[in-house]
Amino acid sequence: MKSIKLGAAILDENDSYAKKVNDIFTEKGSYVINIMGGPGCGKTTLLSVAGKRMKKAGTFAIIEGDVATDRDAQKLKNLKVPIALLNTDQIGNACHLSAKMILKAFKTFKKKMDFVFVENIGNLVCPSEFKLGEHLRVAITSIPEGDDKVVKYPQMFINADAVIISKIDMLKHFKYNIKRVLKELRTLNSDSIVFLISSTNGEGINEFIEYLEKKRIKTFKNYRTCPPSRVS
Ligand SMILES: Nc1nc2c(ncn2[C@@H]2O[C@H](COP(=O)(O)OP(=O)(O)OP(=O)(O)O)[C@@H](O)[C@H]2O)c(=O)[nH]1
Ligand SMILES: [Mg+2]
Repeated sequence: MKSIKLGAAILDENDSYAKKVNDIFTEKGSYVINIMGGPGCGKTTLLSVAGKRMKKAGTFAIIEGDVATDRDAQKLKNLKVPIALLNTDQIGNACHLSAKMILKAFKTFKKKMDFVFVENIGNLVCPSEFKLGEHLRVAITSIPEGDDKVVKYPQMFINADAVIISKIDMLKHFKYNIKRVLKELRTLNSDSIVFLISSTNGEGINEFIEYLEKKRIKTFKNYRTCPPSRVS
């Protein structure tokens, strides 16, 4: 009997597709940001609050990933930016998005977008394994989830370019050892940058947006489609 390593094959196929998709995004001048984190960690709320301040940074669109419903997409409608909704209950309730799905959604945007935010499916495991062709991977963990999530779900944080500890306004209400979490993050991934953010009181949001602007400029620096941006 021959045992077939199905998981590895699926990941390899997605990885090579993701490389092609990344070339397309780069060619179009769109900086794609994959926002990942467990259910309820604050992904949509962050997009909603940061989105209101993003207008100066450039044009942007959102690819909203959800298993079922258009609730998050509806919540983001008041930003008045293009939103493409991907419901994975149409494909067996997939617990992550894939590069193929993202390209399909991206193609629905008629105008050039400086930034494309992707809200991945609420899950701390699978999204970290499936590349989307993104330029930046952001992992979120929130205070109410507990201070053990980084060590319990390490891959999500190892694979991240930026980590957000969200709902920082809740720190005073929870037994959460933030010093230890920051140390654990450093040990797992010393290259990532950490933001402490509250979408409720706005703490850390401007710093996060400035970081996105700088990262975008760096990515497109030597590229012929490099579009203008207010950060030099
Ligand atoms: N106190 C506080 N609550 C927050 C913050 N951000 C989000 N929330 C609340 O947390 C809950 C979940 O937020 P969402 O933004 O829907 O979380 P999500 O990660 O998009 O959830 P899924 O899409 O289901 O995975 C909501 O009740 C928000 O109001 C924050 O910074 N501080
Ligand atoms: Mg959401």
